[in-house]
Amino acid sequence: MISYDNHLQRRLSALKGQYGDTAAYEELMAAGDPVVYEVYEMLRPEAAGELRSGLSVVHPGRVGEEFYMTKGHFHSIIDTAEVYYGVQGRGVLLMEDSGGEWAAEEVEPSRAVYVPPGWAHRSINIGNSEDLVTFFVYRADAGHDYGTIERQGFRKIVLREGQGYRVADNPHHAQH
Ligand code: S6P
Ligand code: ZN
Repeated sequence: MISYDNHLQRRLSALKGQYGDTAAYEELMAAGDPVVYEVYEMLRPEAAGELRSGLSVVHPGRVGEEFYMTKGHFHSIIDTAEVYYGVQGRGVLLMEDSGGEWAAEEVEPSRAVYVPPGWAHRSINIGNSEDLVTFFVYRADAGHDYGTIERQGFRKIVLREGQGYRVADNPHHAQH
């Protein structure tokens, strides 16, 4: 574990509207709105030259055939890049820019994934029973734009297939 200043938990309710299987979503909500992921941050002043870093922990689980995942966001300073480094478990970093490009990069222990400037990103735990733990670092003054993804979702979704996963078009995305 790293030393951290801030710990936050996000429950399923924070992902309202992001999962296609609304019946599975409502069933989990009725059973107690589970904690889907947690973030441990090393806070620094929101100033030029400073870096914010920490650990993201996405728990294992699914809502219907879609895995537990983070809300996902663009950065308010949109030209912000970010690096993720796999610590534990198996995941996919789903990314897209605002012009129609997308990518789904696998993340596993000792593998780094680069999120280019201008790309929204979401971490998805594709494992059956293990936490997905990643270390992240980005400029401390970047801020977060959650609203765009809350409104339109990502272009792609990641679904369970056998013991693995597949990437499919998001039928609820505004442009599909
Ligand atoms: C922040 C960085 C991570 C995420 C974390 C949770 O720029 O990408 O710290 O905050 O993985 O995801 P989200 O989408 O809820 O912020
Ligand atoms: Zn980010």
